[in-house]
Amino acid sequence: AAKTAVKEGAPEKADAGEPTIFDKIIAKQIPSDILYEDDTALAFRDISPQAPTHFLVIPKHRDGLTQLSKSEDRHEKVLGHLLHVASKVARQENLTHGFRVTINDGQNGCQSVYHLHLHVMGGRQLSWPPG
Ligand code: D5M
Repeated sequence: AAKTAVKEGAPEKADAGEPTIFDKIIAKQIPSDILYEDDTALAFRDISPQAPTHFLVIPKHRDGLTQLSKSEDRHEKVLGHLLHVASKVARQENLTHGFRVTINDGQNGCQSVYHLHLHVMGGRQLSWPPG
């Protein structure tokens, strides 16, 4: 999944990730159920919900954040912002009994879309550990 378009021997690009479906959601080229939006972040319902409430929080400008394990010092502020947006939208969605925030990273983490995203799931009793 995390293939890059960088040619052998070519200098690595700032963001070697290919466009993903989330770019189309950000550009409103495909429909999504948006719960929150600001200049930096977008939250929308997951198309394949794993809990009664399941939404994603993503940075609007990927800036190299194809996945969490690519984070650099410059991403510190946006990473904090995404967590705060997750909390605010969870409140807006009345997840008063708790919820879970998950970031799937890479192959072992079962990541399928290479544009960083936080999963926020709630509305039922979740179990631990995850599969
Ligand atoms: O999670 C990627 C998540 O992205 C997965 O839960 C489905 C969701 N997804 C994929 N396409 C869409 C659209 N078009 N709208 C809303 N949600 C979508 P990962 O952690 O990478 O496995």
